[in-house]
Amino acid sequence: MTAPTTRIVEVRAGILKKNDELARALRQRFEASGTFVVNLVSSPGTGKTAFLERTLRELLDRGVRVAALVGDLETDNDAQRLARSGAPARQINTHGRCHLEAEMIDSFLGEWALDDLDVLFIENVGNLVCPASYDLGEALRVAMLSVTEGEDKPLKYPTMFNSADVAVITKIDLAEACEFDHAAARASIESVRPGMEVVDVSARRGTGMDTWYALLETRRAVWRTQHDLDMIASPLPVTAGAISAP
Ligand SMILES: Nc1nc2c(ncn2[C@@H]2O[C@H](COP(=O)(O)OP(=O)(O)O)[C@@H](O)[C@H]2O)c(=O)[nH]1
Ligand SMILES: [Mg+2]
Repeated sequence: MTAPTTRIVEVRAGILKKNDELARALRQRFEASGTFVVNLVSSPGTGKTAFLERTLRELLDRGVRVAALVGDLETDNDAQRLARSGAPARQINTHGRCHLEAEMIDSFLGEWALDDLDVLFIENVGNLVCPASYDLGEALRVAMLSVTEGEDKPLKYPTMFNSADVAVITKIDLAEACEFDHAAARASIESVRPGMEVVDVSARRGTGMDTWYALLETRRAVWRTQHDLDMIASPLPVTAGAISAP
């Protein structure tokens, strides 16, 4: 007879395998439509929604076609906040599940015409553990950490940071008040994910947002070249146009 712990591990492995297969199919769809997909992961309250609301609004202003899916256990508060940017935004309620899964992304994309989307942002459920294990078919995973959370979070939750491509440190306007040790935070990130690119931002003031858009543009350009997409959709004009004042 199989020990109960073994059974749990087997069930989990099965779920993850199914998720990986669905994520692979989603990734192929995103590549076919030229949609660059960005998955934002962090603990609750890091500032994902504030950062995304500003990103959506400022990219729309520059003519980038963007949309967002956002996961929470309950309420559609975040989708309402994101929709204020003017971009299409849809809420996924996971009703107890601590992460988004590829199947949820697939069903909530619904009738959205991916061919008309340059960038799709996914705000994951606030959690520093589970979302790390679930591939959503994204091209870029962004792990976020706020200055109020503690510089050692990447050391305590290494999988979240070493499964991500880029780190964003948020609420940088509060750094001084929190006596945030910037060098220590960067060293924590560096030790779990050597060479990881890190951007400091304040969604409230607008600090660092240009650096974030430039990073997005560079990463998307590399992705397009890797997938031979240069012929099928227009480049992302993120460096053109005015940026709203902080
Ligand atoms: N001072 C400051 N507060 C922020 C910033 N970004 C978000 N917040 C606040 O942090 C709290 C959590 O933000 P939210 O976007 O809901 O975080 P989420 O749970 O990660 O989506 C809210 O009270 C925000 O107003 C920022 O850049 N600076
Ligand atoms: Mg949120």
